[in-house]
Amino acid sequence: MLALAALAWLQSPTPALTEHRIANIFKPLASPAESEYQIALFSFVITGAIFVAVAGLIIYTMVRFRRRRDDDTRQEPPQVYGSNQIEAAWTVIPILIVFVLIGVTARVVASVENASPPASTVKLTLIGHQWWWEVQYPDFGVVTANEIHVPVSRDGAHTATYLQLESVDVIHSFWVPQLSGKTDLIPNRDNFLWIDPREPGVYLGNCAEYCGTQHANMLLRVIAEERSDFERWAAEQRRPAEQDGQIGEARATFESLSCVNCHTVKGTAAAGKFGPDLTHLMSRQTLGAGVLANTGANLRAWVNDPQQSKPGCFMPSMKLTDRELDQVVAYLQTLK
Ligand code: HEC
Ligand SMILES: [Cu+2]
Repeated sequence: MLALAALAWLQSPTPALTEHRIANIFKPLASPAESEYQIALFSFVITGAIFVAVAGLIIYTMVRFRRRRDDDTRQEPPQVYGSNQIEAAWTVIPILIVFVLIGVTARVVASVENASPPASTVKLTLIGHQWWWEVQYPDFGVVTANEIHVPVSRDGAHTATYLQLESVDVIHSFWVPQLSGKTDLIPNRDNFLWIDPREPGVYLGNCAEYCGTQHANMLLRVIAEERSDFERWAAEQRRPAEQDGQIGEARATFESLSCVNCHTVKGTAAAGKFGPDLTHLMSRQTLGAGVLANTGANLRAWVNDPQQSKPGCFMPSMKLTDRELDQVVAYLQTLK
């Protein structure tokens, strides 16, 4: 018993956070984000030039034709009506500019939307929940949450990952600024999106459509890694939970609580689908969709009362006894 308590208190080592990327649209690191960034720049340059020209003319006119001190005639300057040249110019030039902007934008939208996945591509389904992300890899038999592992795209080996976006409740939106523009996750509708991160590392994102109280704490990580690391990760995730004899009692406690109605731990009685799959909980960097780092102390605090860290979230405060808490946390820490 004491040993279990000690185990529960043992800090699980903070998972090594690889390169930590910033959520910055000006530093795209995948094809969709890159082409969207380029049309954004292009439109900005054109509209910027229009702004400078119009503002410049206005300022020039204000200065050039201002009222002078020695001018007391109070007369309007001569007015010009119906100049065909001027009217043609201010109709035709803006129309041309609008067509160029439409054309360039349509080309990029089509190239991002119509890209068809090669057979070897990794496909996953991302399902929005208030306020966390369910991640399924049907081809790999893997279900996880809040952290999306994908293979990195190296020159030559283009390994884009295709995401099918769904929602079980309200509209959410996938946004990892360095990888792609936003795409909504809409109930009863499948949306698609692809990403091909060029550098390994952790890309940060978040829900970009207001979806309720804890919308701001619906964070998302894309972990891009070498193909072989990705395959190894997927193979690990596919395994059911370890059946270690030593943790029999802790596991029995967990299985006796209502956790099992909301959470799945593959290979145990826990088969709930309402909350995140916990089979390999300890392989994740964060808890509660990014609100807490996944450390022993934070895990204990979360299980003790998730409403402290994420008020309003749909995991109730479980009111466990100290003994139950020790055992449940000890058990969760074996879910590597
Ligand atoms: C009524 C359903 C429900 C019950 C019962 C429940 N949970 Fe949860 N749990 C959730 C939901 C929903 C989340 C996601 C919360 C969020 O991030 O907004 C969650 C999140 C978690 C997480 C964080 C997972 C992650 O990857 O971020 C852990 C750990 C956890 N629950 C453990 C437990 C344990 C242990 C019990 C039993 C003592 C339990 N839960 C009981 C619904 C439930
Ligand atoms: Cu959301």
